Amino acid sequence: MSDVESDGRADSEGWGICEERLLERHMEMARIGETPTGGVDRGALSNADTDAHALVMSWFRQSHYRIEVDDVGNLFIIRAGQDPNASPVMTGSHLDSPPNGGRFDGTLGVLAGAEVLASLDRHGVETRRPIELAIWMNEEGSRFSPVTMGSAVRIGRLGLDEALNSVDENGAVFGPQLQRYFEKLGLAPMPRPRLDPAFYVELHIEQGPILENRGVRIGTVSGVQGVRQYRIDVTGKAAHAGTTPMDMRKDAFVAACRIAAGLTAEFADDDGRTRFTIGRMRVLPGAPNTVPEKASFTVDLRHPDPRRLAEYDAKISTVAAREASPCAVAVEPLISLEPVVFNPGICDLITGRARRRGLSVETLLSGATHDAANMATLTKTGMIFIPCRDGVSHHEDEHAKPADMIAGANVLFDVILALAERTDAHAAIAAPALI
Ligand code: HGY
Ligand code: MN
Ligand code: MN
Repeated sequence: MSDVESDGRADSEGWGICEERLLERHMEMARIGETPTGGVDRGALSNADTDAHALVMSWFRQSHYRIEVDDVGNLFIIRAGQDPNASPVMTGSHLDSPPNGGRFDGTLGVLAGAEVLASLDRHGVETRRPIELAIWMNEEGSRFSPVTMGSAVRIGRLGLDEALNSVDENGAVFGPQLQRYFEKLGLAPMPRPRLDPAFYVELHIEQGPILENRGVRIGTVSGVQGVRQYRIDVTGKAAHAGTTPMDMRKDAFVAACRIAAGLTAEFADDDGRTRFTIGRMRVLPGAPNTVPEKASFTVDLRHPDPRRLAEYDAKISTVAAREASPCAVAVEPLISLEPVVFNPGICDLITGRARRRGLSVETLLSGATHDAANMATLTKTGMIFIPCRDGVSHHEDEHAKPADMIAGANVLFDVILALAERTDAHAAIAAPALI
């Protein structure tokens, strides 16, 4: 904890981001897809999600920027470097949200990245490396599964066709929705070879209570815990609610509830680090006077230890088979993300730059997953966290203090500048061999 807690604002020469612009743009972005009680609802490829992407594009019409969209909808804002062949420094996050989500999750990282680019322009900074802002398509996976879809396709972990064929709850297919998105943005998709960034750094709210409880301004993220998501499909037999005796039914909903209760019990007594959530349940045909024929629900499981995660697959199937009778059950894995450790050199750089601005900073693991977890399989990657009120996220009450948004964006500015290697005349020193 630094002895003098700075406010993380621009230092004496105004070096860093433009606070007013960051906060104004945040308010502007929050109006896109806003909900009546202060949240946002921006499902991937919805009109609101598309409008949000278009708004960011509108800020970068200057000639030294290139704007590209790839074949799964990831949007890239590319600031030219002195060496066009140098691998870029990438930053980014996402603009899509869960239903009735918050105004900060993902959005903060995109706006801060945009602010870093604009502030480098304002300071007349030139860099050897290009700098790319990535707005990842469908990070949430709320509307179209899986979570972190856009970056997963880009790193080669998810097939493009699998993404394009993803279907939402209303039967809308990702591919045709993506075409509408391209048309609305007026962009033709550019199939991109595997990305080759030299570094990737993402700013995000913590989405948990640790930093706020400790009174710490900046989090250096050591890594991301692993994620398993499944869909469990239970199949029974539709029957008349009035005439069918209870012992003659194959009630898919009752069986699903037994499986859900069995899984909850199975993971409740764990080591205190397991996170188990059933977030969605669908019952068909959904008529009050018909015994349910189908019940499908999702399971989201998280843990920092890969060995525990490996055990979960077997546990899920065992409990499902045990509780499903007399119905049939199928367990469909949706995504499997191993725990990720971020680059120690980038972590040290984040901590050092936060301290240099007089900000208290601590290291912590991320409970939520992020596109950075995918990027860490590709390049030297790190994340910067700021606190969020009561640790609340994926809820309309999600909130971060403007001073913390500014502090986080300034640390991102410093880290990107260090990694991109300043070359303009004002550069005080040659590019340090950082990592
Ligand atoms: O699911 C997650 O952890 C992220 O918020 N999409
Ligand atoms: Mn997020
Ligand atoms: Mn999220």
